[in-house]
Amino acid sequence: MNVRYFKKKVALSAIEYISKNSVIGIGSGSTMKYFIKELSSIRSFIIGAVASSTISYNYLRELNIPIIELNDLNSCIDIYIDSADEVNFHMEMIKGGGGALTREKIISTASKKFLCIIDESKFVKTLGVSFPLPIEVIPMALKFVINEIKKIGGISKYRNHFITDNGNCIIDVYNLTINQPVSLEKYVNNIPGVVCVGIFAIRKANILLISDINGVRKII
Ligand code: ABF
Repeated sequence: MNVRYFKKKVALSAIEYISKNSVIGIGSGSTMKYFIKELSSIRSFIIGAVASSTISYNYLRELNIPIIELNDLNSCIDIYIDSADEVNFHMEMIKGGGGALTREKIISTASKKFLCIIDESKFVKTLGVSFPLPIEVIPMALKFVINEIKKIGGISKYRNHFITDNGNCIIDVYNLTINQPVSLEKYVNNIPGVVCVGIFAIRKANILLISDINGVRKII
């Protein structure tokens, strides 16, 4: 059994959270790829899906799952489903390893519920210790943002050869122990030039599914 096995397992178990005639927010990444595949088997059951990245959008389209643009919706998305890079006991998360954090934050915030699906390796005591914090930055502000991050002890690494779906760049920040995710999320989001920080604490998950050798367990 490897990580892929656990990702698939938790992704398949998320299907039971989909209600008839609902609008689903769709995250990004390899766990979500398993979920999207499974969702295609019940595509006639849902109204449609809102994608958080070009990659997810293309995969939804390939599998003929109806796609809805956020701007065309008159109500909230019923449920947002996505994985994360790290999740703590309070269901606060680091996301953005795949670079789609800004749209993920928009769509998850526009959703009534956030169901987060992870394998056990991502469930941590403290955010930011093992996984660097991704931040989407407007290119001309890169140096300024890196310097501002340095003032709070963060060591930034520019993500080479990567442009987000919004035409921006990403820095991955090391050396942060995130003990107060909500205040750090607000602080970093307020640095001019930052488009979005990968801390999801203001919009944290409502339900967490964790897959390990004993099966899939739920935390609410
Ligand atoms: C997205 O996919 C991200 O926010 C997170 O970075 C990543 C997790 O990817 P995977 O499922 O491939 O581990 O949800």
